[in-house]
Amino acid sequence: MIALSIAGFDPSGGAGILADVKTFQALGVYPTAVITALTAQNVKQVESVESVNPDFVAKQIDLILAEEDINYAKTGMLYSAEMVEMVASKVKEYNLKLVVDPVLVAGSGGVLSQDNLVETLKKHLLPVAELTTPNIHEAEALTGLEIKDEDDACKAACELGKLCPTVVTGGHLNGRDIFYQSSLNEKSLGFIDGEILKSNNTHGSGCTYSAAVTAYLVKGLSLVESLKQASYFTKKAIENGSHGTLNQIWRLNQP
Ligand code: PXL
Repeated sequence: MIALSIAGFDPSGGAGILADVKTFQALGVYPTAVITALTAQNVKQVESVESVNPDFVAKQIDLILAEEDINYAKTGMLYSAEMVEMVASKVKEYNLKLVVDPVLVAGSGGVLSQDNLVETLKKHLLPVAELTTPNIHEAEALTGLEIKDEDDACKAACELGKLCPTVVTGGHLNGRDIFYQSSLNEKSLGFIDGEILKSNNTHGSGCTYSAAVTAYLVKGLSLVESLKQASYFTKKAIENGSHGTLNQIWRLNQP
């Protein structure tokens, strides 16, 4: 079992590609990873960003997929419209099943995307995705709706659900995730129970959650079951966290 993460590098080890790789590994999925951008940051602030040339990122993807039989990928920080369009074309070329974490801004407030990213994500990447996993801030940016409560989050999930199955994560509301899926003959809105944890060790929770969903999909779980398991996995990683970040290998530390 193998998965690919296409995401940015956070040297603090908490978010981005390191969070994805740790999560894949912890869940028994072999991690492969293509870096889209370097960041100079710690858990408190993003100082600066250096994007990798999209042509070079395309080469990295091509080389990995030439060797490995990979069906599932996830994206994190893509930073530029050019990167988004290139990744969307690779998803089509290789018929990848894709989970999109629509990373725009770090939890610390640092900007991880260029201005036109929202439009490009909606136009090119979400329509080729199996799932997107926005938090409420990302869902607000993607829909233009203000999200103050769960009803607002449901509206945003339904709006984004026109583009691809969507889970609006509840970490900034009451802890419940909202899942919306629409197909030709069925539209469904569901809730995945969760709780708000009083913890400072949350840097990288969005990355960890979306990587965990991807890993469970690779392992053959249904989409809804993958969302449930990923929510539990992320909760435990936060509970066992330290240094402001999650501990994805919490299971290794269990007696
Ligand atoms: O949490 C979103 C995120 C994604 N990718 C990178 C990040 C962060 C947050 O800091 O640094 C590289």
